Amino acid sequence: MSINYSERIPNNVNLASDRTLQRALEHWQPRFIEWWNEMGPQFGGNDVYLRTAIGVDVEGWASYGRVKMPDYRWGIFLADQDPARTIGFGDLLGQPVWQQVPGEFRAQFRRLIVTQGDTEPASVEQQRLLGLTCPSLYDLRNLFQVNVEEGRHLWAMVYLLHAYFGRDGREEAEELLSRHSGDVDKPRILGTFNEPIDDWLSFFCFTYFTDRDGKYQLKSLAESAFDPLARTCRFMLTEEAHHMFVGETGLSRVVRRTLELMKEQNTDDPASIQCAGGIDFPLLQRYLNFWFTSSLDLFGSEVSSNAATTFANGIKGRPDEGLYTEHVCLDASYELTVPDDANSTRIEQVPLRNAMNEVARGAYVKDCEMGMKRWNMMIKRAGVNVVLTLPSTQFRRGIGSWANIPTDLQGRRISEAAYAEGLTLWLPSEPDRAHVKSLMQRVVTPGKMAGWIAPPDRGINNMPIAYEYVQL
Ligand code: BYC
Ligand code: FE
Ligand code: FE
Repeated sequence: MSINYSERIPNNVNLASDRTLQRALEHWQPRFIEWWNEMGPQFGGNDVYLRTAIGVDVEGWASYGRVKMPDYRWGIFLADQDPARTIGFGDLLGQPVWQQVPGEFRAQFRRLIVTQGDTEPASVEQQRLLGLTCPSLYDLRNLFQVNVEEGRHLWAMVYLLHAYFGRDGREEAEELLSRHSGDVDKPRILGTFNEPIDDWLSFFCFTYFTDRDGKYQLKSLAESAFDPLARTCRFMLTEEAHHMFVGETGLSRVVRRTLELMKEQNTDDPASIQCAGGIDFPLLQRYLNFWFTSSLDLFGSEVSSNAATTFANGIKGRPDEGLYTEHVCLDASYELTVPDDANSTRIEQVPLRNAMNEVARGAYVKDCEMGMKRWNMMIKRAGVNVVLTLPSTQFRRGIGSWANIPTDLQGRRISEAAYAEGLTLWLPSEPDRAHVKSLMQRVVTPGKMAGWIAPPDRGINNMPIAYEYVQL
């Protein structure tokens, strides 16, 4: 179905045929705009070269043009329905998928949809001041693109809440606008979404690591037996790819610029790179350590009865369930390394269904390694003897078996004191943050880049890099 743009809320769900639902969403819409104006990007009143979803066909689903952000057409788009689709995993394998939420699973679906929905506006709140210190107009446009699409992802979850959860759903939709990132009284639900994103290095780490958690969670939910949720998430994944592109290319450009500075200055001394206005590799590594470990917690506990239940009931599958040969997973077990009482580790066998969070986390970690490999290749080709690495999944965890267990970066158990001391070397320090902050000077001449980051390889949608992506 094509998207009807003449309606107040663009959609491909035939909203006009359900007046009650349409009215409820039109009632929520001004609250969303109010939230956007209050909590969304600063200085968003300019024309921005943005892509807007116009359909869900693989070919040509987006159109590009100049839009003032508050006039962006946030809409409701679900991937096309496959009438033959059946449940792909769990106890109900092979049964037809559901077009409504079964009463007995309502609470679990609601919790998952609310948790997913909460992250979307949270990220917009976290990033709201970054526009003031953009390294280029190209980057400013990408920031705003990510922001409007996270806004659309909020719409996607609010649609499900309104359409399938009645009064409870409408209340949850209100709550999604009343919790705020970092708020002491009403914070966002998941840890990472309350961390400040004060600088562009954090933004690139966040879009690399945390949006990638989004990719894996959406892949899991795209397997769901609740078909409207699956179809919603499938379309969100199409948009998500660009967010991770922003993260990966952003960090690549930092690496490239640092290599240039090292060559120009003929030094690998971090202090000299900082003096030259760059981001030295040890500092970059500390930022990677921070955001990777924070994002690992977003997968939940290694052993989780929630995960077992949602898998059994067809509510939430594994990312890319189709890649596995066996989809019931009733008798299989999974080997976990867990901390023991003797300051060491032991191997524990857990039922595979209970380990589904860890299965997803494992796939995620592999995906995170891909970018690292590319950056390390660039560094090696430049003849520099540095290797960027991902810390162990046991390091600095706040959730799960390894929560609050002191380890080094390799995941080896160490004393509390060694850990406290280690953290000062392993995570961004106050001077690191102050240095990064000092680099955050706004550059808005078309085609110009801040000194700490290299230009991108190409512009957006075949436009030149020097295109005026945002008209100030
Ligand atoms: N922080 O059994 P457990 C995205 C809670 S990102 C705080 O271990 P479960 C995006 C958990 O809620 C994708 N609390 O885990 C990215 C539970 O609490 P309750 C977001 C946490 O339930 C960038 C308790 O601990 N989508 O889209 O199996 C920009 C025990 O839970 C955390 C989703 O997360 C944490 N890190 O799995 C914009 C998908 N971790 O219920 C957007 C929906 C766990 O006992 N959510 N807890 O009070 C889920 O699938 C699951 O809720 C989780 C946790 C995977 C998050
Ligand atoms: Fe999103
Ligand atoms: Fe995203």
